[in-house]
Amino acid sequence: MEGKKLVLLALLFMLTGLLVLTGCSPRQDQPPASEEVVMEEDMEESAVDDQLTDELAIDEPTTEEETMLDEADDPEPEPAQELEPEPEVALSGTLVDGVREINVVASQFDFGPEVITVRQREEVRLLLTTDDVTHGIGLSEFGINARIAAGETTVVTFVADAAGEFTFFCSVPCGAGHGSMTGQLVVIG
Ligand SMILES: [Cu+2]
Repeated sequence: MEGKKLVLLALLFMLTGLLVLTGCSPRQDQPPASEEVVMEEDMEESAVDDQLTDELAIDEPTTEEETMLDEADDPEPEPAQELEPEPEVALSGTLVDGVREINVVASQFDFGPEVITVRQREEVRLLLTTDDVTHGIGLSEFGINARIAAGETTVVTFVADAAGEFTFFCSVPCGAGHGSMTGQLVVIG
């Protein structure tokens, strides 16, 4: 009887041992499996986070662009305000090697442009032509009196050393309106 009991005990021991092994082993496997799931979830979450950060990263430049645009918008009015008092836009002709060169066309019975604007102390070069008959230009304050022959270009050069408004006139009789053929030289000081 004792031998059978021992065999039974041994069998029980083995069975319990097997049960413990078989019972525990899946339990041991499960936690890692659940951890893997958790890790996968974490990865998914991190992937979502990456997407979110990507979206944020995409959004960031637009905000930077907006700020840049805002910054670009702000300085614009300032130079515009600075340019307003500048008489540069009102000056006649173009600067050629530091000389203000202005084309003037004389015709019965006016000058074009009728108003010539220059800056004080500038050297001025008038390129004078006539649209019809021979005219002339007289500008007493600057000692100018030149003939503008038809078909030719008359060049008159002077330094606008005095500021103010001066009247120039046709100095060659050219017809009925000759006496009222005048223009204005404006020298900005
Ligand atoms: Cu005239």
